[in-house]
Amino acid sequence: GSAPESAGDALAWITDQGARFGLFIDGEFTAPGDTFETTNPATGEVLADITQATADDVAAAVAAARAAQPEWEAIGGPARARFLYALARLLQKHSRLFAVLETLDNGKPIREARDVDIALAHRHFYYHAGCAQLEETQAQGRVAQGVCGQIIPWNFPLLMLAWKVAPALAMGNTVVLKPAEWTSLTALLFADICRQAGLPKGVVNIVTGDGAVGEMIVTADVDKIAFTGSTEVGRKIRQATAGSGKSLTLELGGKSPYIVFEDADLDSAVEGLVDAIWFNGGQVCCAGSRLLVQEGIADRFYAKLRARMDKLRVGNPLDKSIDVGAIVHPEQLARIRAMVEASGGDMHQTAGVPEGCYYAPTLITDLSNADPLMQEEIFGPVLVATTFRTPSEAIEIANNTRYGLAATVWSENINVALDVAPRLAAGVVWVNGTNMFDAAAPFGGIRESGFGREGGPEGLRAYSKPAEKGPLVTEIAA
Ligand code: TXE
Repeated sequence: GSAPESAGDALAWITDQGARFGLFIDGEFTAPGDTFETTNPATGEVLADITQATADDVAAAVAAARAAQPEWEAIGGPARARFLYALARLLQKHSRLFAVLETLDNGKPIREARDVDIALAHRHFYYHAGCAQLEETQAQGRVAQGVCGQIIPWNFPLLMLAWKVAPALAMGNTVVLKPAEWTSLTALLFADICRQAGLPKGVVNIVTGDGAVGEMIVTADVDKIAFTGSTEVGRKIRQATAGSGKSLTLELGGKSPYIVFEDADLDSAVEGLVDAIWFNGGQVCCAGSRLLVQEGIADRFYAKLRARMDKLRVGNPLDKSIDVGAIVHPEQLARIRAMVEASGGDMHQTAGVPEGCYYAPTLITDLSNADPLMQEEIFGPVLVATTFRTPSEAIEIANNTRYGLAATVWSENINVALDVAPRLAAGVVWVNGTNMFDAAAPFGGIRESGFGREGGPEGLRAYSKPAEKGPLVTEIAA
């Protein structure tokens, strides 16, 4: 392997901040309050103390966002674009620092943090800067929602921040964002970047803390809630906002099918699976976590897959040659273990996995579709598999789930692919590829995977609402 990436700069940045972080409210960092520790899951070392926001803190953040919103909307799209471009450029300039900090806090391989998380995050800001710059984005009789409460998970900390903040700002909203309690550091570094970009105070506010702080945001005087996380919490938020007039988007869990037909290019389909289920240790909402293989090729395909699994390298996330890093937190590791222990099925695991907060890439075959492991989101590097005979049986099994986030189809026969894809109940279907994201393409689910779209024109629309007075009426009145 190659030498591990140095953590020096990221650790120095933490030390420079006193390794104790306050909240980012109205353009300033507050003094730290009651704090909790954030740790590096790969080593167990404490990285920093993070503030648990109080109800007063959340109220102050919402008030700052409320005060800043009218002016932020009034300056217009092209002026907002200049700030979004500045944020994009600063994210790019500090991308190495962001990538290492993300890897330290989350445990994901540095290669992924650098090439996926951080790269897509600045791409997201560039794309939305472009959208804000286009006058027509603003000129369709729509206005900003107002103040947006945004609550994000720990699996893609900076990227989920980008998905939430960039479109909100582009459309003239201001935000109060809460990162997940296990991974707050890159959001705090982002707050620093907002200061460097000269973003008007109050436009972006970052409050840290656990689910209780999330609840405070949901019930605060905000106009919209955007949430990514578990289906269970999504349900609570839907109940808490029902009848409140608050606009809501939910991006929740998944158990996405990965369907391999007998005419597929099997080697490519195996490589696709490495990305579908072992990228970010399977801690991905749209992970291709349910493998459906056509019966005639099942044994051959499983053999290829097991051979590929034996070559996966699991270990120090800062090592650039590593394929699978640490699991985000010992609690998440315990959840994965508990679910897999209950399994029947035939299990194959990658060998040579280090002690500590790691979980071996796992394949479990011969499961019936009713098995809880085939139905429940594991959110770890665990692939479960079953076989099917015909395309219609594949569709039936694929759709037999309470989720509907993503699906993948592998076939060299375009007729099979185009016949099956539209019949899959999923927000996104990939053909002969997987995990393809673009800031310009809407992403989101159906059923218990949530509703609303992020990215592209649909994502922007979700951060706007029809103007109460249309432009024509305003002109006549003027
Ligand atoms: O998620 P939570 P957790 C799934 C995955 C995982 C399970 C639990 O299966 O194993 O969820 O993960 C905030 N009101 N996903 O417990 O609790 C919380 O502080 C408002 C799928 O980490 O949903 C955090 O910021 N907010 C997923 C965020 O919600 C609340 C990503 C997500 O945490 C809250 C993560 C409340 N009552 C987990 N309670 C995906 N689809 O990407 C918690 N939070």
